[in-house]
Amino acid sequence: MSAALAPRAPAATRSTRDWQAADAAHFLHPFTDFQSLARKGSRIITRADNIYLWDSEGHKILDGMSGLWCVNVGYGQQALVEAATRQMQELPFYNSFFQTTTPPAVELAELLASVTPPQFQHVFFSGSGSEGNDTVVRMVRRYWDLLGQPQRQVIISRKNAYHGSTMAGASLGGMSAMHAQGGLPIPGIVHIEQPFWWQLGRGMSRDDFGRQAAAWLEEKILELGADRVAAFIGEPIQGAGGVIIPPETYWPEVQRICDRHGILLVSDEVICGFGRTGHWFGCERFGTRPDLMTFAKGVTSGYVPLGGVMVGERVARVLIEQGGEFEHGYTYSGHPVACAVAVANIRLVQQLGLVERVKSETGPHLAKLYQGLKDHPLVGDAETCGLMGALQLVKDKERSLAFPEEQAVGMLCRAHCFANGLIMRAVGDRMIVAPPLVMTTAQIDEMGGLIRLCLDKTWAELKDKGWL
Ligand code: PXG
Repeated sequence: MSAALAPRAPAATRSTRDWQAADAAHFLHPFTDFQSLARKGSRIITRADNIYLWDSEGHKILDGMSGLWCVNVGYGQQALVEAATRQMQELPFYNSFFQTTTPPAVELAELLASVTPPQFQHVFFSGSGSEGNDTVVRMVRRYWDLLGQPQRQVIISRKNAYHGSTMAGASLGGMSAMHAQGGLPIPGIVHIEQPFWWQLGRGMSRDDFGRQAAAWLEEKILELGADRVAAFIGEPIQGAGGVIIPPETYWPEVQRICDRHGILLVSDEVICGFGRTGHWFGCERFGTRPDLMTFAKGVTSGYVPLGGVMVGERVARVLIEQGGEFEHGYTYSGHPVACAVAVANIRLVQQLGLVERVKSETGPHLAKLYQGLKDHPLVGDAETCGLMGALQLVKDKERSLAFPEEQAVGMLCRAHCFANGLIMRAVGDRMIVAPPLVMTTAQIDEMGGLIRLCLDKTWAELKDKGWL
């Protein structure tokens, strides 16, 4: 390895406390209570390999969240490093405005058209998932304008959805805490209830609840008037909302409702895309035919930022043939380095057969493990889809009784996970994982052992506190 490529060792050059002090003094972290983090001090992650991270104190941590739902091929993949290095040397940047293009952007567009469902032959690139969803809003409204229906403005989304943090992304999202800051949602975006059976539908079968949850969409369309509704957007599985896996009846019914009213269907595949569910895209797992598909994260396995929107032929034809100039784009739309890394990443996913492996080997192995965790006294429900999993922590299993919100039991469990070398996220009292897709069945067992250990420790702490 040349000196220029030798890895720096930042942890060795400064102490943990020193990093923490500088971090607290200058870095405003996303989704963070600044004062409370400054008091506690950040965890400093210094390196990673395969599915493991190391912090500045030398602790090894199993990354059950793939960074942030993105490092699908795991850490340390040299093919991606080499693709970035080569592209940086050859052409680190050129834009795709003004009738210009670059080979990596063209190659990626071609490759995306081949791995996505057949209706997708065109792509619009962005720098992130949030930007991709901003593009969705602009594009959907432009489509209906061009068709002479400018009154079709409203986009329907769902409560507890996550579609990003820009003005349009956060508005499409259904997070009330986000809407409470900054005057959101922007006009023309409305929300219906989510298909969360455990929270909203336990009185009925999952299938009946799925049909009921889809019916909420039709009710909203009729209330607004179908001629005002532009699109419905949803994550196949709500990720940040807590890995909410909808009943099998939900998405096919949503598709029928969109078809019946001529409404565009947008699948936000930022988390579910590129193999997470054991299919290339979540829409293929649940049997929908979206008109637009947002992607980010797994397209580059998070090695560099890239996002975009796959544009189905229904929309693409109108934009191309009737559109004139679409007044929209980003400096980094089609960034050559990001695109080169994405091409290397997708080829690696193909070479390793990761999507098939999740479908037929590792996904079913995780499902079996979660089935086994259902016997734990804290676990009220355990669900998986591909390599995503959720455990619903409950106070009383027999009566499906939740803990009081103020006890923040999920956060207690998460603290045990951190302390025992496992990254598992808490969304309320729902503990979620989405590990790298390269994970082996032996590593799934290792993660399962850590999860059980942390559940036991949480249970013991709750006993001590007298909360059980
Ligand atoms: N759509 C979905 C479905 C996402 O999960 C975005 C859009 C926005 O992507 P960008 O690249 O703009 O962040 C996301 C992002 C969490 C968490 O707490 C999840 C995301 C981002 C940050 C935190 O689980 N997902």
